[in-house]
Amino acid sequence: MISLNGFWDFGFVGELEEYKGIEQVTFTTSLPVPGCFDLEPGLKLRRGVGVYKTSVVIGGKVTLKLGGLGPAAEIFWDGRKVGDCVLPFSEEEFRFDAGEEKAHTLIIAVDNRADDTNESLFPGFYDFYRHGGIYRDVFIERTPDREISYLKVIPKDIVKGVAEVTVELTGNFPAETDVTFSFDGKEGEVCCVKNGKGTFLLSVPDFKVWSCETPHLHHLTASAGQVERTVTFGMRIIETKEGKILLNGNAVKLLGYNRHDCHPDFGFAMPEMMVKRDLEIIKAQGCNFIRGCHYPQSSIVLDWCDRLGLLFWEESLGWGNKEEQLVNETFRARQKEQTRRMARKSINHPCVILQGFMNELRSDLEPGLTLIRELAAILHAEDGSRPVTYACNIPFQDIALQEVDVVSFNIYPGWYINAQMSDVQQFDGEGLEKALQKYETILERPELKDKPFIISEIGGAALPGWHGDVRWTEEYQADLATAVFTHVLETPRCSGVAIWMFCDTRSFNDYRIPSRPRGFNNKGLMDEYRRPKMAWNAVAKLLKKR
Ligand code: ADA
Repeated sequence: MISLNGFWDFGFVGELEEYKGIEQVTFTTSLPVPGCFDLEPGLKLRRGVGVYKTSVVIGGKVTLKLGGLGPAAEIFWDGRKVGDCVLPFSEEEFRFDAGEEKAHTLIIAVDNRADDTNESLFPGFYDFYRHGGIYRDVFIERTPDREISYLKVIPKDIVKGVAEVTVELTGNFPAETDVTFSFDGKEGEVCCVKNGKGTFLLSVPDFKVWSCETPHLHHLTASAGQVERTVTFGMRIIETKEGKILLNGNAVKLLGYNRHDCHPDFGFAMPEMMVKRDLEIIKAQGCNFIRGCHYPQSSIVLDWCDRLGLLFWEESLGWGNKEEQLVNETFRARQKEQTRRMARKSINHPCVILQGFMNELRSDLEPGLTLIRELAAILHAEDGSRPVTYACNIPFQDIALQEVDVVSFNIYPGWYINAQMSDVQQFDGEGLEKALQKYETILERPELKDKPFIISEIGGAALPGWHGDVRWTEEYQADLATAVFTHVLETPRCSGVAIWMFCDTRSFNDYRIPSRPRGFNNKGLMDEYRRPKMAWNAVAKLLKKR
């Protein structure tokens, strides 16, 4: 496998010019891959087509592997188009004939212009900036004749140490193939795989349970002759029972944040050391949970959550999707494909304890209900070991909560005023308590009473350095966050909270900017450079006291 990360030639055609294709592009500079071109000096927040070009020596049948880019791209090999990327943030593989062994030109033309068609998974109205770039790693390899294309490990028994292992073989393997499964380099067990796919119950020798306090990891290597694949996994069981989320049989309270995998200087291509730092400070504050809003995550994020013992909610890309999108066949197909790929990509990460999709879709409408059913079915079929959820912002109108395993509400008492809340300027602890209790009455419905409930978003904005006791001040946000955490800790029916949000994040930059001062969503408990606001310190103090 050849890594293509590094500096690529780069040319840009701005949105005011007519983009006529890659032939028109002049390469004027070099830019890093992974990286977001629209944060580079001279291109900051510009929209257009950013064309990346590199050269690679390879030949024959090849597979190009992209860890995720966005919002959309075309791929060219020696000037010939070999693929389109329409699933932002998803892993993509393109297989093609590279021709003879020599230096070839690879071009990835990333388009960050507005795509407000109903087909797009990443239209312009989302409340996080639509950066253009190659967000994650790029690799190329000669396509092997045979490969172990999938290896999934689902822990089944953490007392005896049993895991269910599924293997898929691709290529010209015999109808019956012996595969050796070896845990942590120990002596392996041989199983016969018939017709390219097999599922086996295997004992994990000398296993240790994965938990937030002891995030032990194991490795499994499957080998079929010369062909090998190794994956990392953890022995932990996540389930829901009588309104609780159980980790390894014990009720767990999820305490943490929504986090965009984003930074004002790097966009969605954050360097690993900075991602790790974010996760470490969340853990050190006393939290155990992150909701990865609002798209499939990089392996960097999930690998570090595995190692640090942080519990994670991963979800497919979506934000308040409207009816016109929900009824669009292409949109639905893309959404399903992204959700399926996400489940397969993340299958072995012990940190992923909840899988979700489509933040705040119109779950009050029939097309929303149908899509929720279909997406939940995909996740249950691909995985089956993790509870499924979605973040609902219209709890009183929703018609789909019964379709998923965990009920999750995005609610903003104390910040946004909605029909259920009185119009208050100053939201005190008592008002918040009453508002939350009102939402929680929904859980008394018979079809919901055994489902765990979490607050998937709640919070208010604070402009860094702005003081006083009214909205937008650090003090107001700190009081709100303290009241929320206190409520969650004291309410047995509530299994957790992901505060909106970890740090300020660049958002829309259009006519709606007055609601996003500085062009940022300012509801972070840290600012965009991870400098704590008062709310961060208040929550830290509260969690230390537990
Ligand atoms: C939401 C949404 C978030 C963010 C938040 C806000 O409910 O899910 O992405 O937009 O509101 O700050 O208003």
